[in-house]
Amino acid sequence: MAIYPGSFDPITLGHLDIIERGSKLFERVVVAVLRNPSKTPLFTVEQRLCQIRTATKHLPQVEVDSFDGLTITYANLIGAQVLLRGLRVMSDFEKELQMAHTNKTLSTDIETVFLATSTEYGFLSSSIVKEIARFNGSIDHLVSPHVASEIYQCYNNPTT
Ligand code: COD
Repeated sequence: MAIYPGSFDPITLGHLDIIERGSKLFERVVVAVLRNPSKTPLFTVEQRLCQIRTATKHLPQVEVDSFDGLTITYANLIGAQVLLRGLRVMSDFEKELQMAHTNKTLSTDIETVFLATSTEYGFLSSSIVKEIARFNGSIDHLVSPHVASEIYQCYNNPTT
C-alpha cells in the first residue's frame, strides 16, 4: 500500500495524474491531507477531502484521509510501505530528496517512490491555480470542474 501525502490546496490535474498512475502500481493508494501546515490554506481540510474524494471517485483502490504530525508516523500507523511523491522540476528534486532522506532516518522500512510529472503538467501547482483565479483567469484546464467552481467562488471570479 502507498500513501500520497500533501497539502492539496486544492487538488490539481497534476496531483490527479500522479494518483491515477500510482493506483496502477499499488493495490491501494491513500491520499493523505496534512492537517497542521505552517501556511494558511485557501480551503479547509474538510473541503479538500471532499474535493479529492469527488476527483478520485472513478478509482476504487484510492482512499482519502487526513493526518496530523509526521507523515512517516501516519504511514506506519496505517501500514503503508511506500510514500508516493511527484517530481516536476529540479527545485522539487532538492526538496523531495531531503524529505525522502529525512523520512528514511525516521523509518527504514518505508520507501519513497517518485513519479515524474506528465509533460503537460510540469508547470502546474496549487499556487499557480490560485494565482490565475485570483486575477480572473480561467483555470478550467488545470483542475476538475467541481474544484474550479469552488475556487471561482472564493475569488468572486467572473469566469464562472
Ligand atoms: N505534477 C507532478 N507532481 C505534482 C504536481 C504536478 N503538476 N503538483 C504537485 N505534485 C506533487 C508534489 O511534488 C508533491 O510530491 C505532491 O504532489 C503533493 O504536493 P503538494 O504541494 O500538495 O503538497 P506538499 O508537497 O506541500 O506536501 C508536503 C507534506 C505535507 C507531505 C510535507 O510537508 C510533510 O510530510 N509534512 C508533515 C511533517 C513531516 O513529516 N515532516 C518531515 C518530512 S521532512
